[in-house]
Amino acid sequence: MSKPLFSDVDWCPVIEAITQAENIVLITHCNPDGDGIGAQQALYEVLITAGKQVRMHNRDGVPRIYQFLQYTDQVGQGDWHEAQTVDLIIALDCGAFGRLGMPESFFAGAILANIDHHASNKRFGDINLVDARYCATGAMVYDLMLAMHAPLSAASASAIYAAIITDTASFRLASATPAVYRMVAILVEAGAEPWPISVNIYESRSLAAMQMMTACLGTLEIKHAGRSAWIYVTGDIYSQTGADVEDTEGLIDYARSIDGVEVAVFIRVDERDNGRWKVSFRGKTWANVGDLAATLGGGGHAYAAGCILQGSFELICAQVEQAVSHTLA
Ligand SMILES: [Mn+2]
Repeated sequence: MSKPLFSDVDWCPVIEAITQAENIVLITHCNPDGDGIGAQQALYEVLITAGKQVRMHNRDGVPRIYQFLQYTDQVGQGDWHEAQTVDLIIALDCGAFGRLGMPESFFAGAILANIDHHASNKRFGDINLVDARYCATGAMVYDLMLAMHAPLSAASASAIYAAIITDTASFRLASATPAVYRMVAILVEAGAEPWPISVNIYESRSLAAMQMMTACLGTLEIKHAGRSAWIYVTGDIYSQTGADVEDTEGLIDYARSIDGVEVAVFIRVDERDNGRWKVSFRGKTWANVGDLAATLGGGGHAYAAGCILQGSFELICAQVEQAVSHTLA
C-alpha cells in the first residue's frame, strides 16, 4: 500500500473509537450494494486482525452476487435479537439512519460511527466521517487502513475492488480519477482479480433475473421529448418471474443508456408493502439527480440517487414526473 486517495482526512476519531472498543458491529444499508458489502468485508478483516471481537449484521444480509467475497458467510441478517454488549457500531455507505433498517434498540449503549461518501449524508453518527470526494466507501476504508497501518490481503483488496467497480460503474464515472486508478493498481497487485470478480458480480445472472429484465424493459417509457426514460417494476413482475429485488440491480442503466436521455427513472414497488415505492434516478451529463431526489425527500450522489415514496402508483408517478420536469427545465 502506498499513498492515500486523500491525505487531508482526519481518521483519528474513528481510529480512537476502534482502539477503545472491544466489541464492534459493522453494518451497511438496506438492500446492500457492492460498495456497502465490500467496505464491510475489508474493514472486518482489518478489525479481526487487530484482535477485536467483530460482528457483521445487515438487515438484508448479503446479495448473492457478492457472496464470493471472503467473510460474507459471517454476516447476520434480519432483526437483531441478541442481548450483548456492543461498544462501537460502524455504519458503512449509509446516508441516513433510517436506511440502516434497524430498531433504535440495536444501537443502545454503543458509539455509532458513520463512514460514508454520500453528499446527502445526514451525519447521524456520534462520529461522522463523511467525504463526498471519495468514489466509494470502500475507497475510504482503504485510506483508513493506510492510516491504521493495516496490511492489505488479497481478500480485503478484492472486497475494496468490488466496492469501487460497483460504485464507479466499472470505472466509467467521473469519480474514477487518476488517483483511483493508481489505488486500484495496488489492489490488483495485492491479489484482487478483475475478471473473476466481474464474473461474480456481472456475469452470474439467474434466468429469473433475465426474465425480470425482459419484463422490466418492456415497461420502458420515454418522456420530456426524449430526455427522460422510465422503467417500472410492479408487484406482478415479481410474481410472474420469481425474481427478487436483487435482480433489479443495474436495470436503470439500460434506461439511461438511450441516446439523448439525460435522466433515467426506475420505480419499483416495495415487495413487502405495495403502497411503498422505491424510486431511483441516474443522471448522464449535467442533470444533478442528487438534488432531484432531495426535493422528494431522498438523497444520494449527483449522478445516482433515490427516494422512497408512499401512495398510489399514479400519484407517485405524477409527483416524480413533476420533479423531473423541474430538473430538466
Ligand atoms: Mn457507495
